[in-house]
Amino acid sequence: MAISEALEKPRKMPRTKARPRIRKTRKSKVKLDIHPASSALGAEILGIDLRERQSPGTIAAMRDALNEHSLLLFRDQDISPDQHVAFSRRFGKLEHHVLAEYLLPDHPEIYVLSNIRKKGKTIGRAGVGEYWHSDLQYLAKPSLGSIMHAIEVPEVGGDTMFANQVAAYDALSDGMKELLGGLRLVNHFAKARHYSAQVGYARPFSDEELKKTPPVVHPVVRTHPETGRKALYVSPGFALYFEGMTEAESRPILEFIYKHTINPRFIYRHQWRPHDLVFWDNRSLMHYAVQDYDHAKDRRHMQRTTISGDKPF
Ligand SMILES: O=C(O)CCC(=O)C(=O)O
Repeated sequence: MAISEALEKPRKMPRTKARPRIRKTRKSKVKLDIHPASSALGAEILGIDLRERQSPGTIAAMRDALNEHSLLLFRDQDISPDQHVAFSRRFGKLEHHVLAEYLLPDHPEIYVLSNIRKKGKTIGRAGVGEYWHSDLQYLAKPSLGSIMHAIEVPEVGGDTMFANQVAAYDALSDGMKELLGGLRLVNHFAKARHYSAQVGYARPFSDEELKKTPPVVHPVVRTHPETGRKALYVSPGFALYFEGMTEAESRPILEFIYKHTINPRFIYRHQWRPHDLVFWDNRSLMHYAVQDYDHAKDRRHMQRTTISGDKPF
């Protein structure tokens, strides 16, 4: 469906029942060497070699740390695609991205973001993600988290920004929390095309890809299934309008949310180094890939796994 068609009138979306279930797990006894990365979010974990299989206790401690900090950084992890996939699988089932041409041959769990050219085309998807979003929010069951391995990065530029949406929710007035708590948002993958086209690298999505990603409705305020904390769940990259409202009625509220959610107080900006591995929680963060480097000169090559998640409630 064309975006313009989707924007015309408020359509009733089919409701499927979400299972509001918070899975509070027992805290792991394993102590990690954790160093907060900013006051907004994120923590660096020292003393871990991800080429090795981690014990169940260490994985549980990483899960606890992710729930607390929303983003984990592991430096100097020169891991293979097999090791990347094996580590990611410890946190859940892995997605195969809908844009199949960007999946690593023999490793369909790895989505390649790269501006490196071979035989006249880039070996991954280039110049994308320059809009605030939470991964796979355009699916009925969006992602729990993403794990990105930086293989080559520009000397300067190509950072990724992350915004803490639990903090953004907490900073709202009670009146606004009540208003937004009652709203549901229609999300569509096709909207992101608009941003990608601005960057000039992305090709249009095919009919087949769009067929796999029809508009979906999610609550504007979602509850984290492990911590029980509430977060705003509105990605400008995918948001169309509120269920039961017109686009014109939705716009002023959306504009308020877009501005509020990216207050600098909520943001951590990650400057990548080669072989950084960053694990972020898509249930509590949005991110934005800054395209401020020269795609003709500065090589940037990243590989990402995406962990499947639950239906938001
Ligand atoms: O390239 C990056 O830093 C992030 C790209 C992005 O937006 C994504 O993987 O969802």
